Amino acid sequence: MGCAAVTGSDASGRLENLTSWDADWKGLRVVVAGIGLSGFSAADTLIELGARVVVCDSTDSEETRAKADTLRIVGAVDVLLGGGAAEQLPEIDGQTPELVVTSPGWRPNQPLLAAAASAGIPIWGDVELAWRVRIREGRPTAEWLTITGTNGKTTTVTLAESMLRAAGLRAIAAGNVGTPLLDAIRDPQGYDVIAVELSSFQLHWSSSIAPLASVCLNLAEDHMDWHGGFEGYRADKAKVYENTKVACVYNVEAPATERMVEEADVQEGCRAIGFTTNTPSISMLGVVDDLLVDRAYIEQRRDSAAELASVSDLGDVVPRHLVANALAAAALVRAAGVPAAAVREGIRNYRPSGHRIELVAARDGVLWINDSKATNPHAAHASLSSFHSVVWIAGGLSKGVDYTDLVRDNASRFRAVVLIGRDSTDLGSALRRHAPDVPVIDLATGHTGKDEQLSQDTELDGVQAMRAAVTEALRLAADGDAVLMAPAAASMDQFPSYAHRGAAFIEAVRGIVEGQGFTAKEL
Ligand code: UMA
Repeated sequence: MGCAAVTGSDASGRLENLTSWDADWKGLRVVVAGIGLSGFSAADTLIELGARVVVCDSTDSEETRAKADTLRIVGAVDVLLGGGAAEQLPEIDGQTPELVVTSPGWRPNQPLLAAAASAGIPIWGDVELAWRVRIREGRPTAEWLTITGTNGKTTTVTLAESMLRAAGLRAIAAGNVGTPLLDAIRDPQGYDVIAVELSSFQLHWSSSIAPLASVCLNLAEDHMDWHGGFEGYRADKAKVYENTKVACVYNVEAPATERMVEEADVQEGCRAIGFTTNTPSISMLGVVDDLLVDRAYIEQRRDSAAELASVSDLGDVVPRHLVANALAAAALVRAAGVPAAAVREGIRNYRPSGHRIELVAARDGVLWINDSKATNPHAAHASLSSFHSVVWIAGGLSKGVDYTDLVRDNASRFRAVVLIGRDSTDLGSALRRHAPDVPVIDLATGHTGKDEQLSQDTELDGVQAMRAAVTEALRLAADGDAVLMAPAAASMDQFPSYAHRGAAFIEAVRGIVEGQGFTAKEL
């Protein structure tokens, strides 16, 4: 199997007609980029559809080899693993591929994708493929409610799923939240509605999705390196509103999202619905006293509002952003006809996922909080602003964002900062500039803000680094402080995922702060 000749391929006519499960996918030459969650699901689907599939992944490990073996059992497929596999576009049976289906994590300038683009070969994401095959035997399998935003996506998608189920609908949260969309689409029993979490990466590779209702929850810097800057990131997020059928939901407190709705090309009759944590105007959902209310989906909206739920239905301590997420979810599901009572029941049934402002321990007047899910400055700011005096554990893969505002706005809260991550120099230099009096310990360099040397190894792995960070935080924290692990950065430089990073923090706090020790396996 050689490298595909970089000559234009004109498969676009054929691809245009591939808009249902029953279309002619037989023999279509497709390269699938990645054998992770979404790549595996895409390859599996395409094999079932009868396409001629080659899968490429730069990781040659026990796990990727096992997945390759599983695909080979399913049908005819070639799987190329290892460093070189993702470096060039392979030929398929001596011919140029007609389509590339990429995993979301692959950057557009990655060599295989760049070669496909310059050869004029269309590139879809697994979400675009899922949209196209969702019609089967003439019927759409499910309506989609699409959710993006810099923060709050997973909470909102999970709340929406809970509200839909409370209304008696068969519903699932899928997409970036973890279940690949193609798995949801191929579920044998099918769904009435899918609450679809979409990352900016997934939106980048999508073009024909027409959701029932859509929302961009908020917009702040994230994934700058992947999108080549803020404008590219914003443009991809804005795609969530394209072709929406019933309701484009925007955040009244984030005007950038309303502008996206104004610019979107939507279907005839689609409405703009706002949500706000203040009193709502007409065509909005909002808060009056302690109540979540709807002034958008009721007939008498000019002069009244319908009660959906109480703020206290969300829990004992309810941060403002959780209220906003619940209102956004309600605005989406109301577009799908969910009654007010099911919104309340859905909120009451909702259980937050872990690693989001999670209290791990309270000892000697110090709260130990895990917010590993805070992978960008916007999310870290939301959690820092809940506390007065903080020992902040932060750092990791920065994704090219700017830390200036985050550090400047929170400088007065920091008792001290402990930096994890292989290279947190961006954050370190923002701290030097905008919080010069705050003691900073950078575990990657082994330096303190006062130029003292730490004794530990400079090449700490994730779990060890977290234990070192918790040890330092224990030394620095005083009665009344919160030790907050809200890193404002992705985890992948030291951990497989933010969940592993959160688990490492919990383990370290239990072992070091609460004195429960570590098990033999952990040591
Ligand atoms: N790979 C290469 N070359 C590359 C990049 C990746 O070969 O240049 C290979 C890796 O070796 C790996 C595979 O591609 O085997 C991974 O692909 P991927 O990174 O796209 O990850 P998936 O396992 O397919 O998971 C993806 C989403 N991951 C990302 O967007 C990075 C998951 O979101 C999502 O849950 C899943 O699809 C199902 O839809 C995770 C995420 O971190 C939670 N999302 C980001 C976020 O929320 O901030 C966007």
